[in-house]
Amino acid sequence: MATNPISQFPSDFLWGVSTSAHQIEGAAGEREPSVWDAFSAEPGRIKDGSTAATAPDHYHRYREDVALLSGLGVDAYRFSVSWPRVRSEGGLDFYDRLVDELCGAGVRPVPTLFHWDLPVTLDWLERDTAARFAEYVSVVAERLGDRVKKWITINEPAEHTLFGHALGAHAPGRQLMFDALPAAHHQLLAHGLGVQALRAAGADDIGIANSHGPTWPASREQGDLEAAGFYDLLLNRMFSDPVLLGEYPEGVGDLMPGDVSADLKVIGEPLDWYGINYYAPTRVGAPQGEDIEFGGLTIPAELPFSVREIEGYPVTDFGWPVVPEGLTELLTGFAERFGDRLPPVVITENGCSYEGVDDQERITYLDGHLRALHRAMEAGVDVRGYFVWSLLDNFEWAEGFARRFGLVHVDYDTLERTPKASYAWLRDGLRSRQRTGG
Ligand code: GBH
Repeated sequence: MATNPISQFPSDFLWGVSTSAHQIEGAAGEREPSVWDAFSAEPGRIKDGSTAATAPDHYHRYREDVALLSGLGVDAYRFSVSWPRVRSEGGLDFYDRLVDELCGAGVRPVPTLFHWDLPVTLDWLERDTAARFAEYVSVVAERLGDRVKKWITINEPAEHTLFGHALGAHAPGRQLMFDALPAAHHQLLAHGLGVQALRAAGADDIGIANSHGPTWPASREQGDLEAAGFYDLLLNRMFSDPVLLGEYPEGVGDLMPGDVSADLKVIGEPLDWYGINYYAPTRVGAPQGEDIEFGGLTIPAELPFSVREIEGYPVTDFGWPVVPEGLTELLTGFAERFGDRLPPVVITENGCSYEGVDDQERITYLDGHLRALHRAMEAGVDVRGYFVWSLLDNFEWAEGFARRFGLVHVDYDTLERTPKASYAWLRDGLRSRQRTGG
């Protein structure tokens, strides 16, 4: 294989891996429940009937996992702080220990303050949840802010709204369709109030992790173009525009609860960088008059669009197409659309699900996406970092443990960790970097 693409990146480029609390920590009995505990307990919600009660048990094995990070040679580790754990006796102590362990290993901690595990007593349909979030952020920032420099407010409010509140495939399992939109607005407001709380605690390196991908119209026909435009509005622009421009795309503001103009000032608080989670483009066409099974989801017939298969590309175990050039397209499109309103970008997630420890397909996936990322940078997009999803195999939400996104394999009987071929590939690539200053 040609030289590892990592060697082409600038020497100060930030390399990391990502995880999230609910997906890896386990120790569910040692904290308050979240909406995901409640959801997973309902029969039929999780495909393999599992829950994340133990998961990879990172809560008790974090030292071993930090050793895996330092063996990998990454600069940074993106994890999430569990809000229900922080509300529980001793919960914040865990993150204190984790951050100490990371700093001791020379790995920069990059916490995300919300990655879908809302305390079960709270609800994103309530505006007050945004204010509660900001209070919680202040508590975490005060405790960890002496060692944590880089912060992420929230993860993928688009997915949490669509899957959790509109379609009911994720916790909290609501099927509100378009009545789910206030949940999006309140998460965005929480993001803005969270930025303010972090600034008040002295933070100056703040981002968000929004999921984005190019929307490909199924054809050039009017109906398909309109449907694709609408999908793009709902999944991409409804979340990028308020954060980067302080406004909703035309028409969307009217669907939100009440007068949102004052909120948009908060939501549009300037960021130090913009985090993008990229997996694949989505091909979208006019509605087809029937429910569609897609990527583990049911897309109901009454939606004004339908999601179509992307042909001509390999797919992962999850059935997601592998389209590295979609990342170049996405990033150059962002730079064009937002111009100087786009701060430096960090890829906060990118990765794939494949079985096995000799995961050559994952190496191909990562190699291709890094080359695509580098092409976007050559085209002038200011990208400062890249995080692989994920360090460990973990609880993949409604799919349970059936999907494996890790660079490290987890045996769910013994909880033994085994680095995969992709772990060695990334480690060797990181070693090949030019070090500055000797
Ligand atoms: C992320 O969500 C989450 O932040 C993370 O917790 C999760 O484990 C990880 O990704 C992997 O799922 O069928 O080709 O159109 C990503 C959400 C939703 C991304 C669906 C890609 C469609 C792929 N994604 N999606 S495709």
